[in-house]
Amino acid sequence: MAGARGALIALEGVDRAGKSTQGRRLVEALRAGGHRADLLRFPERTTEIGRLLGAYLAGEKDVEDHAVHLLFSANRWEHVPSMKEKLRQGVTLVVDRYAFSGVAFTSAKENFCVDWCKQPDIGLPKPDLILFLQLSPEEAAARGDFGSERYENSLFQEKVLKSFYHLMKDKTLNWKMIDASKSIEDLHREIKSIAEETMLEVQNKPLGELWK
Ligand code: T5A
Ligand code: NA
Repeated sequence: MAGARGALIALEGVDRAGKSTQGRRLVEALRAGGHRADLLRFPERTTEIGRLLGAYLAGEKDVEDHAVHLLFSANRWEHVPSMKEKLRQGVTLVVDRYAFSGVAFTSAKENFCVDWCKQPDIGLPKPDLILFLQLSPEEAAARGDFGSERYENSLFQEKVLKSFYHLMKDKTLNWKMIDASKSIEDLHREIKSIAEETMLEVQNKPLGELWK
């Protein structure tokens, strides 16, 4: 339909919940169904800022905690012009992690409050839907590879989860809780159906601004 915009759909959740797997599957399925859809991941590690963040996460580089928080946010802002343009053209964007990961991870550190953490991301394109993939720490750890990157320890992950729950209290945002312990296929079907519903609902509504 001419003039219809794409939806902005964020995938959030604890580490290993299946965000990247589901993001890829969703975009493939939407395209197969004749929709225009693109996948984005944050951090987007291919830009200069993104390469720095990649080295930070791999433990190859240390960056001061406030500074790195601002860099994660800057890495989202540097993609905003192209995101807005695509949405306007009718492309649905699926984002694998967004500002909510940004706030949840930094505010889990000592001496960071949620309010400070939110500031740099205020005004980003507001997701029309945030799918939160829920998985117990035990199930997440059983999915392998856990513990190789910065932040991948269970105590820190518990704090991250608490921060996510705090952010979910914001009823101006459309959070949908998803039980990520299901099979990849069952999860995919559930996510695809919620995504398609949202795409229809928002196609003639203006894109919002996050936390404004
Ligand atoms: N970060 C990020 C910040 O501190 N600030 C920020 O602003 C942002 C954006 C980036 C790190 O950066 C931090 C948060 C993170 O610590 P990343 O690159 O997103 O992290 O992390 P990855 O390590 O790539 O991904 P995750 O650990 O989050 O995993 P996913 O994407 O949730 O899970 P996925 O799909 O890769 O699957 C993990 C494994 O489980 C299997 C998969 O095959 C895979 O082996 N799996 C399933 N197994 C059984 N049942 C299912 N339903 C399964 N789904 C997937
Ligand atoms: Na991922």
